[in-house]
Amino acid sequence: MNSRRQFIRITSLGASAIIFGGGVFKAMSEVTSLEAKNLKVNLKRTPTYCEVCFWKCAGWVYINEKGEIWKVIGNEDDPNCNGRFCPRGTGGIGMYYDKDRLKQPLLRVGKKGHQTFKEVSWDEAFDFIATKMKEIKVKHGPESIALFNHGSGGKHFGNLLKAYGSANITAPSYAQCKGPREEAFRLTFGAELSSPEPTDIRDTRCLVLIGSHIGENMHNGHVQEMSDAIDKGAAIITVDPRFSTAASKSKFWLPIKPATDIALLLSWMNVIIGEEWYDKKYVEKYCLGFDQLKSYVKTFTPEWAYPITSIAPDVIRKTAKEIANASPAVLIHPGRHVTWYGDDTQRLRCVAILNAILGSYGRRGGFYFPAETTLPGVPHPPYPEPKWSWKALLNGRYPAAEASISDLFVEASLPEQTNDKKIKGWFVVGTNLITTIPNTLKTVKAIQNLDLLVVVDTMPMEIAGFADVVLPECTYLERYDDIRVGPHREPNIALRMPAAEPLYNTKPASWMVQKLSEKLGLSNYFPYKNFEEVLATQLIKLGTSLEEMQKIGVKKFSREADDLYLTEGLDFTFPTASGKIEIYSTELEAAGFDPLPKYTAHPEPPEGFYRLNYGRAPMHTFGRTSNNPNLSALMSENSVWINPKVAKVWGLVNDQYIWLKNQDGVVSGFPIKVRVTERIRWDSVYMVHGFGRADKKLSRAYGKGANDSELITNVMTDPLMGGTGMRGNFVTFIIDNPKQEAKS
Ligand SMILES: Nc1nc2c(c(=O)[nH]1)N[C@H]1C(S)=C(S)[C@@H](COP(=O)(O)OP(=O)(O)OC[C@H]3O[C@@H](n4cnc5c(=O)[nH]c(N)nc54)[C@H](O)[C@@H]3O)O[C@H]1N2
Ligand SMILES: Nc1nc2c(c(=O)[nH]1)N[C@H]1C(S)=C(S)[C@@H](COP(=O)(O)OP(=O)(O)OC[C@H]3O[C@@H](n4cnc5c(=O)[nH]c(N)nc54)[C@H](O)[C@@H]3O)O[C@H]1N2
Ligand code: SF4
Ligand SMILES: [Mo]
Repeated sequence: MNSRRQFIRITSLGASAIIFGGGVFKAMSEVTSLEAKNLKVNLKRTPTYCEVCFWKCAGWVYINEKGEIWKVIGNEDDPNCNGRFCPRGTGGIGMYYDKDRLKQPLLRVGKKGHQTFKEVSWDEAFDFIATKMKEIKVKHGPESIALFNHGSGGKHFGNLLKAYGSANITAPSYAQCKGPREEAFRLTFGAELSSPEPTDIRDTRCLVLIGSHIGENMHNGHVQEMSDAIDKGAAIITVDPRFSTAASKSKFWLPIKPATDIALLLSWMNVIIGEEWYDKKYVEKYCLGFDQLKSYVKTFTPEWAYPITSIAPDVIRKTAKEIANASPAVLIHPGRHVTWYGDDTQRLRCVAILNAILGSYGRRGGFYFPAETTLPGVPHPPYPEPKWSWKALLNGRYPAAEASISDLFVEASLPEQTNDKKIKGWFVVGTNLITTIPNTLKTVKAIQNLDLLVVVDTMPMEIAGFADVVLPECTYLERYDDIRVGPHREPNIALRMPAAEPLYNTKPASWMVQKLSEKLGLSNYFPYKNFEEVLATQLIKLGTSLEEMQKIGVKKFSREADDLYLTEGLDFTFPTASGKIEIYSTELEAAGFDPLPKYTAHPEPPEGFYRLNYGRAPMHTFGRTSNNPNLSALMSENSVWINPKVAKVWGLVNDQYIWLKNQDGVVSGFPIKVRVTERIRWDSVYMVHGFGRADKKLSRAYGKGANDSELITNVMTDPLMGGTGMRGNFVTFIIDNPKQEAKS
């Protein structure tokens, strides 16, 4: 039996089980969130929302008598976390205390890629940036400056760029993350899913996870909802070549052959339609193209899918029945990091269509209709009209792309770029592009060709090593930021305010942008004393105030109508071209693509190679936490999961260090520890993303474990929306130190 307590241990780690080292942290580990709330000592607390990942849980930062940041815990009114932070959120204060932080603006004095900087004043840094920006503008136009951003600070720099005349703004959360799913759901239902996803996990009777590893993927509120759903008897079906934490809580684990999910999804449709288990009333009322789907999936029997997926026909039928029995309270989870094999939009179209025929979209236990507060705008003069934007980089490619593709900005920065749509300057705010965008060598080549690279970060991450100017941002615990609005069952807002003065000579992005705007003659776009003033004005317009939000942190509003789900029997117009759920996509057909998703076979690992599979660990977020003093104490390096059969062939044992070499001959920069386990298929290996850090200034993370990103040199691009499929890479093992061999 899946015990709630066992599962929740993952979530409650954040509250009580982290053992911190030294001083202030030691005291903290003895206090759970509840205890902190009831403490008799007179602690000051300020509201925040977490920046350790993009779930943005709202919490309270406790400050002790000495004014030291002491603990951060969840805000009980926050729907994203329900009062509980995950281990990473609790350990987030390590970002504040990390001695390796960026401390002072830096200006390059040596070659790019080398950490040779001199410390400069903010004024000198801004003068340098403004001069370079003006040079680029004169030579190439303002559009040749692009922004790569991820996280809160990016929005401020986005406003600056727009005021300067460039709309070339991008984030890895599209082409390296959820882009294919957003487009697949938009094509089918007319609306993207956004974040937090409106998956009604709480009330589902059957949750199907296709490689979405909730539990290790620690999306707080959803991990809690999944645990509750299990308690209420929901069946979990996990489709994953790896026995994930979620798989261990599942009624069915389908250890699918990697890259074959579309075949499984089509054969589930075959069974569900063939057996007439689909939601007939729903399909008739709301869907378009069901008849085409019905004849299309006729040949995709479980027997057809078996040799492709390695999932036995009776298991496909049994799971199809389990799924259909729960309909409409069933959730074929859309996943989040879905840029896998280049046909990802089509895989996610399968997911969307399956949900449609099961009638789960707009139904309790499936997908609810989210509501979101609209943030009042900040008045400013109209932005100049850019002569071109990211769409001009498409050149007829990626017809379904509705957001900018980071990879195209890299492409437009390469020396071989010959047209007039060149990118010559990058602002990089809160994203470590070296480990984030696959094919690192291409990214580095593009960087070497830039006239200006400004990196805004809190840590000396790899990308900072390539910067011309490094601007040290203070952490989320030391600044005001935009009010958090996010879709949920109830509209809500959350405030982030400083719990302490910024350490060292660090500043918030909002401050940097205001100062830089003065140097560029654009201060009329930012006509306020400071960002606090902006928030105060916005909050009054929202019917609250800065003072109230400082006391409560989170405010919920009522939905305008009772429209969380579809009203049974009533008509509903979906925001698609036809107003219906488009099972058969005329938009894709018109663009020359398959209107119904097709299975395509992908290359297999060559002899002696294994598919490189990667994912998350509950106590880390990508690479941003690998140097965190609290979180690196919990997990300081990654390991490579290897099936015992494979380990035997290679003579590998647990805890042995090896190097990985990929199909293009790239060898991991550092060795990685072997973990021999039945939990991974024999044709794949698995590792957690975010380790193997190459920057020596990361004193805890440097050289610990291996970096999946450097081994991802084969990118399978999604022709529909430009997503960078990263799972078509294969590795083999090197047992003796290849660097020593090279020397001898
Ligand atoms: N190989 C590989 N590549 C991947 C993935 C993978 O699993 N494997 N995952 C993909 C996915 S799903 C995503 S969403 C992306 C994530 O990509 P990124 O968001 O780029 O991930 P991180 O490596 O965490 O880099 C975040 C950077 O922001 C900095 N930072 C943290 N807090 C602040 C702050 O308050 N202010 C500023 N200015 N900077 C801050 C950190 O120090 C770090 O340099 O990566 C994608 N790329
Ligand atoms: N702790 C923690 N949580 C996080 C993050 C983090 O950094 N740390 N990052 C957040 C972000 S931005 C994102 S996008 C999400 C990403 O998290 P998810 O959306 O859950 O997605 P992935 O990282 O793609 O999923 C990895 C799983 O896919 C399985 N897999 C690999 N290949 C295949 C295949 O061919 N078929 C199937 N069915 N499965 C396969 C892997 O074995 C692994 O279990 O996590 C979020 N949550
Ligand atoms: S899930 Fe964890 S790391 Fe992410 S915002 Fe919430 S507490 Fe922070
Ligand atoms: Mo992501």
